[in-house]
Amino acid sequence: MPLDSAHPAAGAATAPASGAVATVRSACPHDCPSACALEVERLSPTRIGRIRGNKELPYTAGVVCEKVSRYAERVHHPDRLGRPLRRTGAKGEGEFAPIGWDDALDEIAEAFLRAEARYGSETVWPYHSGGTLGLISRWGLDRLRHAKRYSKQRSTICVGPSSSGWQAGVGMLTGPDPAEAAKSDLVVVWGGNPVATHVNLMSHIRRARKERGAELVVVDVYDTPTVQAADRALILRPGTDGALALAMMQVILAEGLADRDYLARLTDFGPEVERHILSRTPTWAADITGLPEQDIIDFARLYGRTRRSFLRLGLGFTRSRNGAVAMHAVSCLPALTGAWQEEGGGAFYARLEDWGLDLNLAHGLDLADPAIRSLDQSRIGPVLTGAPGALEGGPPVTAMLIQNANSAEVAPDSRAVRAGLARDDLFLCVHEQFMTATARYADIVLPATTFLECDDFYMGWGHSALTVGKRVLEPYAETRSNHDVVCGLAKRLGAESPAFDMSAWELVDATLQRSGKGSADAAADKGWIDCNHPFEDAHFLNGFPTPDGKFHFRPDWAALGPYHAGMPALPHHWAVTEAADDARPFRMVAPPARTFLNSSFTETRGSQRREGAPTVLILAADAAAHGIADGARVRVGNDRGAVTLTARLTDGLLPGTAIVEGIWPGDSYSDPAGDGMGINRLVSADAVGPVGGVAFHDTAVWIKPAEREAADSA
Ligand SMILES: Nc1nc2c(c(=O)[nH]1)N[C@H]1C(S)=C(S)[C@@H](COP(=O)(O)OP(=O)(O)OC[C@H]3O[C@@H](n4cnc5c(=O)[nH]c(N)nc54)[C@H](O)[C@@H]3O)O[C@H]1N2
Ligand SMILES: Nc1nc2c(c(=O)[nH]1)N[C@H]1C(S)=C(S)[C@@H](COP(=O)(O)OP(=O)(O)OC[C@H]3O[C@@H](n4cnc5c(=O)[nH]c(N)nc54)[C@H](O)[C@@H]3O)O[C@H]1N2
Ligand code: SF4
Ligand SMILES: [Mo]
Repeated sequence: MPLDSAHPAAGAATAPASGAVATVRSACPHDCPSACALEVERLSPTRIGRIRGNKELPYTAGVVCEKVSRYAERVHHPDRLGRPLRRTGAKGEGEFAPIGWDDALDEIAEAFLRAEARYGSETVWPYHSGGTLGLISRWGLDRLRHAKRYSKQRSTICVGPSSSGWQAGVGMLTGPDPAEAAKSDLVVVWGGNPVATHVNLMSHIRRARKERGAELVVVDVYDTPTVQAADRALILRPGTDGALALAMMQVILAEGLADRDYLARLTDFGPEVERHILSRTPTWAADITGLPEQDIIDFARLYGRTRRSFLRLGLGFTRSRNGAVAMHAVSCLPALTGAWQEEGGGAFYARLEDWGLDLNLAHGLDLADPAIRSLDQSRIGPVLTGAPGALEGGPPVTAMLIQNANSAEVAPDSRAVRAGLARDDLFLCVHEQFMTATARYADIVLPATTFLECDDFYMGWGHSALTVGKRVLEPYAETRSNHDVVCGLAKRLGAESPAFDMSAWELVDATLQRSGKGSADAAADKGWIDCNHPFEDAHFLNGFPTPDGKFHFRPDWAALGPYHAGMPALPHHWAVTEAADDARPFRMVAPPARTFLNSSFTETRGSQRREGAPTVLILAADAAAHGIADGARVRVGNDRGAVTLTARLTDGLLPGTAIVEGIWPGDSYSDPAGDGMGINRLVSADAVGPVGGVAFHDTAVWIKPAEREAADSA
C-alpha cells in the first residue's frame, strides 16, 4: 500500500458528487521555467479533462502550453506502466514479467546491500533528473543517498554552464521576477526560445509592447518562433555570444554610454577591464559571430541608450564548451549600463537559490558527508564505462536507482551511456511512467505516478512563486510515487530519518512550516506562495550577493568548479568550441521541440502529430552545395556515430549551421544500422567548464544524402 494512500486527494472538500466536473488547483512539475499554477478539470476520481493556467498567479496569468493543456493524453495513455516488472530478456531488449511490489523492493534492497558489501557504499549511485521538479519527488532521493552514504550527483546536465557563468558575475541564482519585463522599454531574449520553452514570458513581453511601446530583440542562431515575434533579431554563429557581448560593451564604453558612477560603486570594473573591452571592436566580433558590423553597433547603441532594458537570458547559448564564459560576458551588460537600477531593467537567468527554504529534512542535507564522492550527472556514459577520471578515484558504479531520468536518450554520447547501462555487473532499477529506452535496460522497472497522482511543491525557477500541487487523482493501477519508493527502500536498507516515516504531504507541510512559510493546506488552497523580493534586493541596489558585494567583471572560475583550466580571467569570447572542418562542415544545434519536453510527451499522439518527424534544418545554399533536396533523407554524423533524418531547407540561419529540434526516441530515426540511438549519440560528453554540463549545441557534423552515405560506407 503506498504511504500516500492514507491521504485524501486534493480538493476532497470540494469534490463533486460522482458525475459532476470539479476544477481543482495543481502545479506543473515539468522542467520548465514557467512552473505554472494549474486549474485541472477533474471528471472523476480517476480521470481529468482539460488543464488551464491559473489566472490569479501573475506569472502564469491564465496561460499554459499546448502539451500540458492536453495532459489527459499523457496521464491516461494506454502505455502507462501499471505494475512492477522484472527483466526476463537481455538488457535493453525490453522483455519483462510482472512481479509484486514487495518482491520488487526486496530484490532492489538485496542488490544494493550486496553491491555495498563488495565495493563499499559509493558503488551505489542514485540518479535523478528533471522529469519532475517536485521538491519531494525529485530531491527526496538525496535523503536516501545521504543516509546510506551512496555516491552523490553533481546536477549539471541542464544548468551547469549557465549557472556557473551567472554566479561568476552576479554571485547567486536569483533576481527580479521576469514578469517585470512588462515594465521595460527594451526586452532582449538572449539564447532562449520562450514561445516554445516557456510561453508565459511572452504574455509579459506583449504587455510591455502594448503599454510602453517596448521593443523586443532576440539573439539566436536560427529563425525560431520567438525570433519571428521580435522587432529585431540577431542571428549569429553558435557559440559566439561572448564576442557579441564584448563588442557591445566596446561601443557602450567608447560612446560614453556606461554608468561610471554605478561601475565604481557596485562593480570591480577597473582600467585593465576597460582596456581589454576597448580592444574588442565590432569588426572583430563581426568576423567571429557572422553578424553585420552595423547590426552590432546599432544593437549596442539601442541597448546602451535604454535605461529600462531587461535581458532574459536563456540556457541555449550556454550549451557550448564556452557556455559559462559566454553567460558571464553577457551578464556584464546591465552592470556596465547600470540598468539594474531601474524597474523593468537588469537581467534574469534563473532563480534556483534564495528561496528561504529549509530543505534539511526533505532532502537529508544534514546527513551528507563531504568525504563521499560526487559524480557528474552529465557524464553518466563515461562514469558507467569507467572512463579515466570519471569515477573520481572511487569504486565502479554497480547499482543504481534512476528516477525521472531518461539518460539513454537525453544524455550525451548515447553509445557510452547504453554500453554502461547494458553492463552485466550493473544492477539497475528504473522508476518510470513509461517504458523508455532507459527503462528497457533495467533489472527491475517500477511504475510511477504522475504529478496528478501525488502531493508535492515546486520552485518557479523562471519566476518567484512556490507552487503547490496536491493529489488530484487516485494513482493509476499499481503506480507509486517517488516518495513512496524512497521510503519503501529506506525501511529495507535500514536508512534513518524521520522523513522516511512521513507522507509526502506531511513532509511538504513540515518543510514549509520550518521555513516560516505557513501550512501546506493554506498554500494548496491558494495554489502558490509568493516569494518575490523587494525591489532593492531583487535589483541588488545595495550590493550583489558576492563576498565583496560587487558585480565581478573578473570571474574567479577556480572557486566555482573543477574544470577551470584555461578559462579567461576577463569577460571574453573563449574560442574552444568544436570547430567545423572539411570533414565535418556543419555546426549542429539540438534545441527543444515545441510540443515535447525533453524526452517527455514524445509518447503522445498530439505531440507526434505536431512535430512530424526528426528533421534537420539547413540553409538552402548549403543544401545545394551538398546535393541535398528539401525533404530528402539524410545521414548526419561525426566520429561518435550517425543518425538518419529528413532535411528541411530554410533561409533563417547562417551558412554552416544545422538545427535538429527535439529528443525523439532513438527508434524513431529510421536508422539503417538499426541500433535505436537518437540525436545525442552525436553529442560529446566532454565536461563544460567550470562545473560540468553538456555542449548540446556545440557539435561538428557532416550531412550527406542517405543514399550517398550508404554508397560511401559500402
Ligand atoms: N539533444 C539535446 N539533449 C538534451 C537537451 C537538449 O536541449 N538537446 N536538453 C537537456 C536538458 S536541459 C535536460 S534538463 C535534460 C532532461 O532530461 P530528463 O530529465 O531525463 O528528461 P525528461 O524527458 O524531462 O524526463 C525523464 C523521465 O522522467 C519521467 N518522469 C516524469 N515524472 C516522473 C515522476 O514523478 N516519477 C518518476 N519516477 N519518473 C517521472 C518521464 O516519464 C521521463 O521519461 O535533457 C537534456 N538533453
Ligand atoms: N517545449 C519545450 N519546452 C521546454 C523544454 C523542451 O524540451 N520543450 N525543455 C525545458 C528545459 S529542461 C529547459 S532547460 C528549458 C530551456 O529553454 P531555453 O532557455 O529556451 O534554452 P534551450 O532550449 O537550450 O535553447 C533555446 C534557444 O537557444 C538557441 N541557441 C542555441 N545555441 C545558441 C548560441 O550559441 N547562441 C544563441 N544566441 N542562441 C543559441 C537555440 O536555437 C534555441 O532557440 O526549456 C524547458 N522547456
Ligand atoms: S510545461 Fe511549462 S508552460 Fe507548460 S504547463 Fe508546464 S510549466 Fe507551464
Ligand atoms: Mo533543462
